Amino acid sequence: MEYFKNIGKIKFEGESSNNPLAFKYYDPEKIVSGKPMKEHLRFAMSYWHTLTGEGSDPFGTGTMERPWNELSGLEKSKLRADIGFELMEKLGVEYFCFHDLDIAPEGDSLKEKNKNLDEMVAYIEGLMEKTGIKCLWGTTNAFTHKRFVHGASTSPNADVFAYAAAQVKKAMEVTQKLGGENYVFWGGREGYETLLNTNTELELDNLGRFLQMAVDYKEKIGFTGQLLIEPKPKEPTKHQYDFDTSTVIGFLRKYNLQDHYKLNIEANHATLAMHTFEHELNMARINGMLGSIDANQGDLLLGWDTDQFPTNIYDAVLAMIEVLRNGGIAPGGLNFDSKVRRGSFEMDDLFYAYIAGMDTFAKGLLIADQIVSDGKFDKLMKERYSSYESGIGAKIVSGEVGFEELAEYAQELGEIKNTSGRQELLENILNQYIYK
Ligand code: XUL
Ligand code: CO
Repeated sequence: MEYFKNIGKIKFEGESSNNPLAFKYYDPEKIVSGKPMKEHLRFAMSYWHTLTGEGSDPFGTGTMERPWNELSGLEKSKLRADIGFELMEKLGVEYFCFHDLDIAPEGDSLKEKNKNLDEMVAYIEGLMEKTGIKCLWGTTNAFTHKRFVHGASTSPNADVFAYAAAQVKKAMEVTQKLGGENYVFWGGREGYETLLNTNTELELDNLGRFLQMAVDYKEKIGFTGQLLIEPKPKEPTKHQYDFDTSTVIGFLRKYNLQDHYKLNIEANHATLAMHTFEHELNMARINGMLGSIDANQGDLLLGWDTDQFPTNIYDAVLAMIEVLRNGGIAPGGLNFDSKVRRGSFEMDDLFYAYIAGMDTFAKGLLIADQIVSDGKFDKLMKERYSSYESGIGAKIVSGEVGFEELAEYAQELGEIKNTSGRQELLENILNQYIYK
């Protein structure tokens, strides 16, 4: 059954096109820096925002006009899957990401939930086979149900820890069955509201234990996907343990997990942590831990996780510079952890949203590729740090000198001469690349 009868496969028509249902920049097979554009971007649909989100907010109920609204149970899940795969196929989105709860109804017990999951996994496998669409990553939802009120692996209640473990076990098995290339841990409610009732030491140790158990189980079942942690500083809890990239890297090193996990960086989580998107990507990259991306954007005037489709070309360019410098993002990808606004409640709005996001990152990739291959910024950066290439700088880098030698050296220095950082020049150059 075809649902979007009036919308065919979205085609690349180029910059001069005015067709809102066409790509202006996303040309999947176009070779950029030695490989097809689609391989740089590895776009993924987020199952939750696209298919399960209802458009509710703290002041109002759902608004989304969805053909499955009147259905329930597995029937609802199957229609969602059918239409989701049609949407991806028509958009040329080749991957999807999901929580266990997105694809199958919860049921009244863990047993029933797992049974529902098995049925839906078989159903989705059929759709994957038919369309060639693949699974970028899976995860579990250990935050919506009230049992997770105080967290999952950081709950003060050991039964909740066990329940969360059962969920991750099953979700990892399901992700493996679907050929998922990664498995994500976003903290959910792993954080706290007040130190008056929170033993942060035990909670963090438990989080470390939980993530080690995940590594052990992954090895046991031979799941070859990459494990990812998705940092977020706040929301739903006031203080999330996975605050930002640097916090997570410090945590992983403390619990000796650094070789088993990489990071899934989300743009809106970066801005909630008062960082830029590119800062978080950069921190992950320089530590060899850039795993995947949740591509979205926030609204800086609002200050909560608005999860909007990305349209900001500056952010996309700066992000894609990091991806190119990382040598690519695979086996990760660019998952649109993005939702249409509550007021954009018609099904067709999903097309406009994805087209905008995909075109923004495609154009971002093209500009970033120019910047990286021209090497102008690299050259200026190299010059800026040239004092470390010879003389005392080279000795600092090679570890030949300590405080005593440096103090001796410094005594002989006259007035130290610095050079301009040329920020405005660089911003001008960046604009030239973007405006071209
Ligand atoms: C929440 C968030 C999640 C994760 C997956 O802010 O980003 O949707 O991406 O659990
Ligand atoms: Co996310």
